[in-house]
Amino acid sequence: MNPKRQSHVFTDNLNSLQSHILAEEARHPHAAGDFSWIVSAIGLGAKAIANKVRRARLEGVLGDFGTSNVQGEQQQSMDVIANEILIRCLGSRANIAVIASEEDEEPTILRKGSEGGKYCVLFDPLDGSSNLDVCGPVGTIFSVLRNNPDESDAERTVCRAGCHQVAAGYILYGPSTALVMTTGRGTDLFELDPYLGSFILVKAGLQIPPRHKVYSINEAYVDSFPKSYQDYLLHCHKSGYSSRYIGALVADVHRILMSGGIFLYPPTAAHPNGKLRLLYEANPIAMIVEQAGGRCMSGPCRTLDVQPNKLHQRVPLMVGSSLEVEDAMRFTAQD
Ligand code: AHM
Ligand code: MG
Repeated sequence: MNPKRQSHVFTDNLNSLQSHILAEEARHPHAAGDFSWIVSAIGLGAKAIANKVRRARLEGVLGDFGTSNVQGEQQQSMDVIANEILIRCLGSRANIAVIASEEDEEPTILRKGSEGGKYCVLFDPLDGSSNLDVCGPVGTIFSVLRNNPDESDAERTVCRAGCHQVAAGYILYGPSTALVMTTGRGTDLFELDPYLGSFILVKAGLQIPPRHKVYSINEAYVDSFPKSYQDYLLHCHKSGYSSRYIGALVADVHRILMSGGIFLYPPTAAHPNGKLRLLYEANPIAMIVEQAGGRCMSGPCRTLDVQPNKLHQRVPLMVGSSLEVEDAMRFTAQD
């Protein structure tokens, strides 16, 4: 074979999300292939949501749905549509025991362990959905846990520390549709090729630059941040930092994953425990970022070690480049 062709074939192979997961499962002699069924459901849901998001204005499904979710937040029409899409995709997979969504008050038991339920899938179907009104990016975030067949209470089943996740990921609906995922062996980036209808692997083993002087925070709330965060921001102002804030967690974190920096959502007057939800926002983001060499903290604690006690629990979040998070921790560790 022509050497140029040979190197191209081996370095630029076309690898879909599905084939990537099947290849990972093949490394484990005892894997039954269950996990690839979940990934294919999430991939299908992501494609359906991406399609809806692109057509939302044309189809007149932007704006409030007219209801509130369990956390008292106005549901957008697209929140409800994205939730239904994911439930329909995941509900058809015979190995899922429990699903839990930001939009639903309680987790739903689909089947018991004795009926084949092996995994729990937790998700925020459309994070940052108010961005859609201004044609801004939004995302889906998901976390996968192994089912506990001895636990009959659905909420207790899913209330597990993030270090027990078997996989986590997000989909960013931006100028392109990006899917970022980890199964605990690094963080991989896929992009949806709309012509093929497949997520294609574009970068395996993402690594966050350890240092990048860009912070991402809703600075309008600065007066209600703890003093330590105010001091940290003053330090950034004096140290040549720049600021970027999209207001959609997935988009802000994706920028940091690709180019470095730090995202912070501290405790505020409106959200004394932080705004972001532990189980289906903070934990999956934490696993993705740690697997890419970054750090993720909730107060003084590693986010993945926080023991949850309820499904919609909130935590403060500080996530991104390892050295940037360490710097911020030096200010806030005493809180
Ligand atoms: P949501 O789940 O209701 O969409 O809220 C989560 C979003 C995150 O995407 C984003 O980081 C944050 O809320 C922005 O909050 P704020 O508008 O207070 O800055
Ligand atoms: Mg959300």
